[in-house]
Amino acid sequence: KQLSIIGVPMDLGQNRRGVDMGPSAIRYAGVIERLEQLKYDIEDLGDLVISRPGEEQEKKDNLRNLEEVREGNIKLAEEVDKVVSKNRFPLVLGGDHSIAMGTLAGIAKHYENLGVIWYDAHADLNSGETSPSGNIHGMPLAVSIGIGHEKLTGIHGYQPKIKPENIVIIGARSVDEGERELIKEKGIKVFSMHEVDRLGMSQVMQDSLGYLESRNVDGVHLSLDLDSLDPGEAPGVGTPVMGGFSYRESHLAMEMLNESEKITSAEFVEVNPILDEKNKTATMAVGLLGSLLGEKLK
Ligand code: DIR
Ligand code: MN
Ligand code: MN
Ligand code: MN
Repeated sequence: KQLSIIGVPMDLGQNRRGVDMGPSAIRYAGVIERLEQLKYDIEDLGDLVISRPGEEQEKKDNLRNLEEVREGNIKLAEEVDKVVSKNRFPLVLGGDHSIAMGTLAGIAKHYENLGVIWYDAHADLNSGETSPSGNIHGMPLAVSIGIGHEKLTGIHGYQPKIKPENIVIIGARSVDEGERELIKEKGIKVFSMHEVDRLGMSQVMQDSLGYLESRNVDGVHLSLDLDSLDPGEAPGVGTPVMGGFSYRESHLAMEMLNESEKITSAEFVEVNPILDEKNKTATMAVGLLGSLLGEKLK
């Protein structure tokens, strides 16, 4: 089991500072030690260098920090591409969710039919045209299906990265109007909080995996936004939405993903230690990662 860790100190995809310290917070919470115990051969590639504008940039086309976010994601795509080429499992630590554009760009070219599980309170299906905020962290899933500014959709020289019918969104409870329309138009599979409450997490995970299997995916990327969890349990996120997952539900979800043996790459994003309480959210991320990657009692 070979795994490579890439930290991405990116906070330019939204407007609350501090999420660039996410990789440090997750390292401090013991991620390496935790995964070493699971007998992984770990390669820590350290953190990427993300260039930061000296002053607030003008928000052109309703895309905040477009150039810097693009540049950081181009670097990330190259790193992730190399990791996958070496047949290692890429584990990307954010940083805000805009980095999913680069992660997916680096991974998807190695697959014919990549599946994606988007575990998030949000759908991240906005574009400059629909976004209420202009924050690119609310756009990476749209960009990855080829919708959005060419400077983002074209990252790593090809598009689209993934097919809308190979996506499962789990945990959505704050979805903007334009995102709703796109979900309908593209027929994107969504298990919102409503379904999780009705069916329970166990059924939702079984259905999610079954759906991806029926799509004949040849790999599954897990993109986990810590704001999917309830802000009471994971307060260190930039855009908390009440009514989120408990640790136990998410723990179960991760264990079921591990048992399925379908996950081929992962990223954990939006940990912001400035907004956190005693690194609770990074500690949560490490606990979930442990389960995703094989911690079990028996
Ligand atoms: C909102 C928030 N939908 C936006 N998105 C977030 O700004 O586009 N995604 N926080 O994780
Ligand atoms: Mn997100
Ligand atoms: Mn989110
Ligand atoms: Mn466990």
